Amino acid sequence: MSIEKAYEAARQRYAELGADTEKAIERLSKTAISLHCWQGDDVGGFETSDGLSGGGMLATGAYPGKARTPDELREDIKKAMSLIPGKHRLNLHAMYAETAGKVDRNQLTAEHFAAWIDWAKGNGLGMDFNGTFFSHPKADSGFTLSNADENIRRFWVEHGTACRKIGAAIGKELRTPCVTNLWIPDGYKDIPVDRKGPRERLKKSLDEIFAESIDQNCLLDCVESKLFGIGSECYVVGSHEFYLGYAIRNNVLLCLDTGHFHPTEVVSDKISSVMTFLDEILLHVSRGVRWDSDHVVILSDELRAIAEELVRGDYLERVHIGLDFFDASINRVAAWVIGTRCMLKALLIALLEPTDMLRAFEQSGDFTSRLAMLEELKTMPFGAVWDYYCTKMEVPPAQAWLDEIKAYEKDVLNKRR
Ligand code: RNT
Ligand code: ZN
Repeated sequence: MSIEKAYEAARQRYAELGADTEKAIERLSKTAISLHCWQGDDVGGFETSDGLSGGGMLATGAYPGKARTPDELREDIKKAMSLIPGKHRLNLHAMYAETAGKVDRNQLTAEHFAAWIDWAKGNGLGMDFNGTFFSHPKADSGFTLSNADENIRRFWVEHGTACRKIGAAIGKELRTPCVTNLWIPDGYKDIPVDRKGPRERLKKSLDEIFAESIDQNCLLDCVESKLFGIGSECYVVGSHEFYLGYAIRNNVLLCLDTGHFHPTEVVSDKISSVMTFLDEILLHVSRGVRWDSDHVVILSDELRAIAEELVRGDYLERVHIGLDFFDASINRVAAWVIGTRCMLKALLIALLEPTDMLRAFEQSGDFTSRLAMLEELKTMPFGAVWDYYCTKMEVPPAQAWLDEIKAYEKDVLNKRR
């Protein structure tokens, strides 16, 4: 059956339930996902040839074709974006500065990202930014902004301050606020005696970094928590409670990384809680698997639940959606495409939900119908709407994108050996 015919049949079925497929597609096309540059080179960056070190993260796998230069990384992101419907954003990390490692992190300025900014501008993309508080000799002790050594703490405060200026310059240049996220690895492998001191120092450091007020039309400050990392199993300074408190008191964004909580906790249940007290948040959409918090995003029940919360709560304008995963065991460009397309599919499914009907069941106490319909909706033909949407946005529908990835692998990635 042609994509148009299948879509028409799906459109009618959704209409019978009171859901408008055209409206859903229209809203989806206006939702930007921030694609994380670090999926393309295993969180390596361009400062040294050592790549990711410390920070409690690990990129595993040796799939050929990893981007070795900024140009290669940009080429790969562009390829990924050509297979994803809609207009999205680029999420850059400070360690992707084009300085050949000659400028230390506390000295970085927007000039060191000029090529990225030009590229984003040329491709009509907004940009987001992140400080890099790991993979650096001054982070080897495992403590950055909460370090008791004043010289080290100061260095990282300077880095955080520099990143805000860079974020503001990016936002100004691209005329869309740059969400500038701060995540630090600080923590202990084993049971600490002093849990309080590092947290007080982190608060002090953040107060210093955020001291200067910057136009929110250019820069949106954001802080990201974590439960534990490799080497920080017993104690993480920047815990969820710590940053939730900080964000509410200081009016900055909170980043909820979906891989940063206990496995029985879900971010889908946290969104409406934190949105009651915060204007805006950032999501790092990821997938935790056992000890890892960074597997490629798939269309899981939890991803769908997150998207449903965003749509039902009318939060799409107030929630910035970024991705955060890295897998070196599969084609890296495909990883971006899979994760981003899944995020968009989850949003589409949520946008196609006949929420008014479900709400009416709930309000009248008819929980039988609520459960029955939630389950019936799972087999509605959203795939037909998705394929139609992809075609309309001039990207390959269904699995057709995979052929393009295979060709890219043969023509470009495999030549990088
Ligand atoms: C680490 C955080 C952080 C990083 C990126 C590379 O646990 O999730 O967001 O993944 O900054
Ligand atoms: Zn994250």
